[in-house]
Amino acid sequence: MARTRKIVVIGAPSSAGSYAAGQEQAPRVLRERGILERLRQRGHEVVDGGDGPLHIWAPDAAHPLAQNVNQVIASVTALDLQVGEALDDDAHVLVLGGSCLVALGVMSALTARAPDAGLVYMDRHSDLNTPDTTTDGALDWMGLALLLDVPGSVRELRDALRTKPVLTPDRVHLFGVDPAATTGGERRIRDSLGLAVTTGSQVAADPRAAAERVLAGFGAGPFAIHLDVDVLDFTDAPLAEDTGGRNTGPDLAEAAEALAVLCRDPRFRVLSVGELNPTRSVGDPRVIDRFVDALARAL
Ligand SMILES: [Mn+2]
Repeated sequence: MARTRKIVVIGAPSSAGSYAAGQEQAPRVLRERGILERLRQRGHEVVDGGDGPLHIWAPDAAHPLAQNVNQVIASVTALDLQVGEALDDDAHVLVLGGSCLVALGVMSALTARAPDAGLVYMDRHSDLNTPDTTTDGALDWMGLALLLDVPGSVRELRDALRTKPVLTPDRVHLFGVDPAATTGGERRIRDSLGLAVTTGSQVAADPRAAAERVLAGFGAGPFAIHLDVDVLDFTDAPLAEDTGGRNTGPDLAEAAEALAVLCRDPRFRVLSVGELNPTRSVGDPRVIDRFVDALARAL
């Protein structure tokens, strides 16, 4: 065992910002499938930080283009406090979402303590949307726009974060993006901000080199990794709410190799997981075990 860490595990069982119910079950399922025990077996001191508020997605007629924004704010601010406590305790943190909006709570807490903190956004999507670039109203894929304070972002959610902007473009790396899954508005925002991008094909081709390029581009500050499981090839690892990533992107072994390189870096502090819908793997239950094992090995 190369190194052991104190790791606080926090659940964020909310699908309020998602497209449908399901992701709120992920923290419970990952705990049941032994994530804490697996980390302890690897020698880490593991503390169960408990869960934030439980929210199950339902349509929100009052906020058609920012569905369930008030529940999302409650979830994000609770996570911000929980992650902050763990960071103040010098722990590493594993956040079990939930939706990709967990990255907001994580980065609000981390940058409040380290203004130069960075984020590796490991996702098939860029999550740079605003209510002006999409009509579906899911806050889920607007998270990075909120962190970067992109014009048009939902003000009340942005204002719930501790700093403004939480992130500057030079401290973000989009990792695992599928260019075909990027909206026109996202492409415009991404290019105008000059965000660093590694595509899913590049991660799959050489996971280690791709991760090392991310690390070389970051400064001295700490960083978090957000992992949306939709970055994975769904035909290898059917975990994600979004079933569209079929036969493209890194498989679980390739993504795990990149993740391990990133997590080994001394600047790494927080890993958050989002968009895992446990109903997707009912026909292939072993994939959750493979995923839990990959997380434990990376950390
Ligand atoms: Mn995604």
